[in-house]
Amino acid sequence: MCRICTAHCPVLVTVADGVVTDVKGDRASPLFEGYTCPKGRALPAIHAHPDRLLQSLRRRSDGSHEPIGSDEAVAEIADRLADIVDAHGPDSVALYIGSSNVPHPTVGRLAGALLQALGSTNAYSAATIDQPGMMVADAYHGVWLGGRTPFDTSDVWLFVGTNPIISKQYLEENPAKRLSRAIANGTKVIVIDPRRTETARRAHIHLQPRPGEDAVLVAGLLHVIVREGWVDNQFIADHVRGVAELTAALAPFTPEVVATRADVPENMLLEAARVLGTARRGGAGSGTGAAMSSPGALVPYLLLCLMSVRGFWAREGDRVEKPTVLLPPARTRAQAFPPYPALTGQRMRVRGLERSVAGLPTAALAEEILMPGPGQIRALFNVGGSPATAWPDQRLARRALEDLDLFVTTDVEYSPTARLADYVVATKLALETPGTTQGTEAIKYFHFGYGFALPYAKYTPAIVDPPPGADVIEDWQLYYRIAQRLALQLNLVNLYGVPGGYLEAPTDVVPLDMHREPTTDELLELMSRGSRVPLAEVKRYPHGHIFEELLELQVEPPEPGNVARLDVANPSAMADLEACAHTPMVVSAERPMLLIPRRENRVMNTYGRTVPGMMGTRTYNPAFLHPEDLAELGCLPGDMVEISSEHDSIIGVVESDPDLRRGLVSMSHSFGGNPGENEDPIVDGANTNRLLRNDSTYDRVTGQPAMGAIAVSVGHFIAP
Ligand SMILES: Nc1nc2c(c(=O)[nH]1)N[C@H]1C(S)=C(S)[C@@H](COP(=O)(O)OP(=O)(O)OC[C@H]3O[C@@H](n4cnc5c(=O)[nH]c(N)nc54)[C@H](O)[C@@H]3O)O[C@H]1N2
Ligand SMILES: Nc1nc2c(c(=O)[nH]1)N[C@H]1C(S)=C(S)[C@@H](COP(=O)(O)OP(=O)(O)OC[C@H]3O[C@@H](n4cnc5c(=O)[nH]c(N)nc54)[C@H](O)[C@@H]3O)O[C@H]1N2
Ligand code: SF4
Ligand SMILES: [Mo]
Repeated sequence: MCRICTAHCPVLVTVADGVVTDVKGDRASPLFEGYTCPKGRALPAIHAHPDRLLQSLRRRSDGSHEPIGSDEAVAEIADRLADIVDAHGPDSVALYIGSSNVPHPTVGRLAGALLQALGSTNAYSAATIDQPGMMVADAYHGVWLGGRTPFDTSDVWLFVGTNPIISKQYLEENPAKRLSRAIANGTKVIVIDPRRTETARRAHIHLQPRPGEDAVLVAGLLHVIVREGWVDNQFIADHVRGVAELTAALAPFTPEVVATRADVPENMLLEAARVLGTARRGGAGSGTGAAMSSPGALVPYLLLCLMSVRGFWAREGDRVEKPTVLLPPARTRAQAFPPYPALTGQRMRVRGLERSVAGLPTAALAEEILMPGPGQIRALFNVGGSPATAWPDQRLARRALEDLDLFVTTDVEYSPTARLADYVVATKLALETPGTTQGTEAIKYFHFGYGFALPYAKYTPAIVDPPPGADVIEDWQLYYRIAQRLALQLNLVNLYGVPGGYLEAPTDVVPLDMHREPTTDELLELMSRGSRVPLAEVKRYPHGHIFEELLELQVEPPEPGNVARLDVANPSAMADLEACAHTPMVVSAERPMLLIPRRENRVMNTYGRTVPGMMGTRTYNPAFLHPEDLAELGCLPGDMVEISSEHDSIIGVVESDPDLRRGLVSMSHSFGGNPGENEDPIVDGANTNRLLRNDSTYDRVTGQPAMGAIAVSVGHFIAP
């Protein structure tokens, strides 16, 4: 499997003399129909990368790195860690889990187990700089234990600020084909996106609003739906509370007001509401576009409200959507699980923030590292993430990472993050390690847009060995071996913790043998204990398999006496909605443009930019502008511009994008190098995180700062 992203496309790999020479989609595999994207097809180039990290590195006092054996690195890291824990206590140790934990399903569990064994609670992840509002929205609203109806058989589906064809979020497998097929079968797709994306182009309705007005738009859709009586009264009577309060809160969001504020045609807004309001089965989901410009739970919460007033949830006797395969069986019942607290009570030291159901706010981690006093974080393990480029406020991130007493990362290249680390432990590429589809299945509990459409699973053995002479370990081995050296017992949990604890599935905790190091296969086996389909059964199908019998699973009747209700009038969300009625997105004459995010098909966030050929001939992230905006600025495609926020500026290379709304700069994140490094805008690109701040506009619950709809000015760059 390609495991660069959660799709885990099955591939056929040609190996000659131990070298990966070709990778193509596996047509014998069900579900994907041979699909791969350019990243997967670049796997041979990834393996042949001349700058692949084949040895671990230790930082010298002048900041440069020298090679170090992996055993020696582990020993030194463990000893320094022990000293830090002795001096400052276990909570001075933190870990940050980023998106390259996806190719290595074992690493998150082992790193988490080490943290737990040390006695620290400071686990951070990329989830709180992604779409954490979705988890908070579940807490506010409660969870329908019957699940959703499948995308492919829905009458309508609303996508807000997400572009599945590129990102695979919502449509993991062969997204363009799946989308086209659903549309051909009658699904009406509605897309809200300021750009006419690959997904929007296929939509029944595309609303192209001002960025940052998604909550207003969804409130407008709900306003019309409720006003027209397009609600499911029986479902509401049985399972929902708060409709009257919601209706009152929606009063200001008339179609006229909303159309003007979001700058979309009123008739299209009304048509979208009609399609959503009259469909029998439907779904709605938001993505990073919405989450970055409207941090917080409001957009995903209003979408849950829409699901509930329309009664779109799966009912008793419906087929279970996305049943677990390599995870323990979970009960699927036609009943509500009541709302639960969004905050956990674990306080941070900075800005009064707390751990929410989405985790500790990563956007406050740099401050936690830099703020002196008891509880200061002194050691950080980066688990497959890129703090140096992906965290908002890149300069602050750099200062924090350099302030640590111990900063350890694993990597497959000398990435911007690696360049700042005390130790860089060189690790294996995914094709050099066994893996399963379990991780992709599990993410659905945190973001329902992930997981396979059908009960599909696959196991893959390691396909190739690391190149001769390489001293690389598996990511998880770092954490296991540190624990071993520190004589700590690690315990493995067979299921990710699910926020709110609504999942009726058994978890079990297995102590690892700390004397004899397990193999990755043994770990995968342990992680699949109690799974609905045993891993051994999955292994019988080298091309992957759809376990058809699980398609028979039906949503069960509710437990007798269950009185739980879904809440469509959560007080915090209603207060946010009211505030939103009075705070239109405004631009100033000084910074008249809005910077918005987009994903690039050829890279995975930070990863892939340096692999020769992976991105083709363009290796930077263009600043896309509408052609008329370019003309007004007197710019031609390829010109360099200075893009300035209130906070900082970057040099971008402009490109024309007629699919964009006017007044916007659309740019991918996590390009460029570290601040202070010699960056070439036309080679490395520019990092939009340098323009952001963590502590000016941010969500009080998740700590996520505004990462989209950032007011910027754009001016011709004159080289000094
Ligand atoms: N401005 C702005 N910022 C954003 C976003 C945005 O839209 N705009 N998006 C946010 C989101 S949604 C996310 S998820 C985060 C993503 O950010 P992170 O999850 O923090 O990390 P990535 O950028 O994915 O970087 C992954 C790192 O892993 C390394 N790597 C690649 N393969 C392997 C491997 O097999 N093993 C190991 N050990 N390392 C490997 C790569 O070299 C790279 O350094 O960024 C967030 N930041
Ligand atoms: N190829 C590729 N795939 C990836 C990744 C990658 O880097 N590359 N990253 C992975 C990760 S970590 C994640 S979290 C997912 C994210 O998956 P998605 O959320 O689908 O991410 P994008 O493809 O960037 O789509 C976001 C869309 O939001 C739009 N947008 C921007 N601002 C606004 C706004 O204010 N309102 C609205 N309504 N729309 C807006 C953008 O134009 C863009 O089309 O993708 C994953 N898949
Ligand atoms: S990166 Fe591309 S080929 Fe690899 S799993 Fe994701 S979609 Fe599939
Ligand atoms: Mo993400």
